[in-house]
Amino acid sequence: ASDFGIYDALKVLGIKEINEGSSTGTNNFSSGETIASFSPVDGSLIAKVKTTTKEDYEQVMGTATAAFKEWRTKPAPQRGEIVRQFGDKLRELKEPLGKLVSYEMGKSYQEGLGEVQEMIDICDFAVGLSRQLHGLTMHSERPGHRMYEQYHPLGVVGIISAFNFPVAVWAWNTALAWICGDVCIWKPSEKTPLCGIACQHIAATVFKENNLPEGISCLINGDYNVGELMTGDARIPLVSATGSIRMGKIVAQAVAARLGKSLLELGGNNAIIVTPDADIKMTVIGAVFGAVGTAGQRCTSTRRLIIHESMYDKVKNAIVAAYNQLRIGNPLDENNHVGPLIDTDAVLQYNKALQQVVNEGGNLIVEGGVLEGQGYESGCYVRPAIAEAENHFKIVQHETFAPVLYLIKYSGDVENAIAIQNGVVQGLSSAIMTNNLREAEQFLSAWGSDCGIANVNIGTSGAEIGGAFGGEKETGGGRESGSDAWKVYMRRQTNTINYTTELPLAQGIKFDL
Ligand code: UN1
Repeated sequence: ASDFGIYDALKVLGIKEINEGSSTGTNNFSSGETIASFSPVDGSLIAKVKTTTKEDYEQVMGTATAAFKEWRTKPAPQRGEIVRQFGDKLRELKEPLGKLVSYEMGKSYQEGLGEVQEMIDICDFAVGLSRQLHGLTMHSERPGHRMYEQYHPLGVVGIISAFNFPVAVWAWNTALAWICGDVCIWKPSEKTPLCGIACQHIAATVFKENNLPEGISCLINGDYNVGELMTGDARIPLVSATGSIRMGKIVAQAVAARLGKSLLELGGNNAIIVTPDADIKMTVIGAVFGAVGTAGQRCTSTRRLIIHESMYDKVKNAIVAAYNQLRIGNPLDENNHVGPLIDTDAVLQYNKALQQVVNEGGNLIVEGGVLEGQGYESGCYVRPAIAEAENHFKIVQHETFAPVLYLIKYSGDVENAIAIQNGVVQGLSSAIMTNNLREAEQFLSAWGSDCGIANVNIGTSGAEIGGAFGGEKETGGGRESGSDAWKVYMRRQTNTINYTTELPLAQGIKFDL
């Protein structure tokens, strides 16, 4: 069988049998126990990584702090130039890195490439932004006074990312943080540590070529215990965390306890509303890609289809027919649509969800199941499933990180569909399929979707980097990536300058000496 060039890719990216943590050999601190990275694609051991101990962490923090002192003095456009070079390196390495993402995480090679493209896009965005870190000027109420605001670098930013987007989410954070003058310490998911090592190598090369300290980018490895070193550390003014709601609550409380800032991008329970005016063909493409893309392991994956009763059977039949066409298998083989889940524990959660939806009175119309036999040796391949369900079911309220799609019927006006769509604790992504302007605008109005992302005639997943990415309610409220998300990576300072020989007080207060 073909190895799809994965071994060459690993070599190019500097992935060895045992990778020692923080990377180039010049800045290598990890000395703890090793964790093994197994590929869900074929179950084989890819490499081992040493974890970061508390002592290692102190050393990492030392280099990060020292690097920050140097980096913050560089003009922002010069920092942008470094990010430009980093983006160029990613262009060169797009194929091997996309392959590693696909092999270590299990998403299709096309999606692996897409993820690296998101990294390149955010670098381009950050380069432009490096000349646009604008503050406002205000008119002072006092004569001969000037008032304005400026944005300064924040310091050492902690990044905790999830396995499902093992490289792009780091890049959204780090590319912005870097141009803002911050340095970053990244803890990638312990399920995809090699993606972290590969990215660290690429960043380190760019810093080295520019005689800059590698500490501008730092990597720590391990599970939540290692993450806790950052959440409790007052030397880290901002912790950006992407992952489960459960993890986010722990991170938020630890960071808030020391009055630090956190940027949270947590679970979704994303729905597409299909109204009587929906284009069926577009609905099927959007819904199927949304539900089975990345094997249902995007935070933006489509979990619920809320379909008008007049369209219900038509949409259901079209989607079931599309599911019958799906090819499940090695994600590096471009003939396949759906790859494996991240690990066998995820398969367990998938099985539990299917069991629970039936227990709660749901009806499995595409049964799903775990695949066995040749090509499925890792035990991580499952068939995407569809259940008819009701929104109040506990399992429907819960985000299962697997390809399980719930069909929910609504009747009457679009308001009823919006109420169902909003009737969950999560608030990340949402979509409506309609050619009816009134329905579309109601969905986007103040009494419409309560999510951070609301799309018309587009599915719930696959957002572009130019917009702010994140959501409300238990999704955590943070915004990463585009728009003005950069502001959270800087500290704002208001400056008032008096160029007279008097000292008038604000609010007209008299204080004569
Ligand atoms: C995630 O799943 O954490 O919008 C990020 C999307 C991708 C990013 C998903 N651009 O689906």
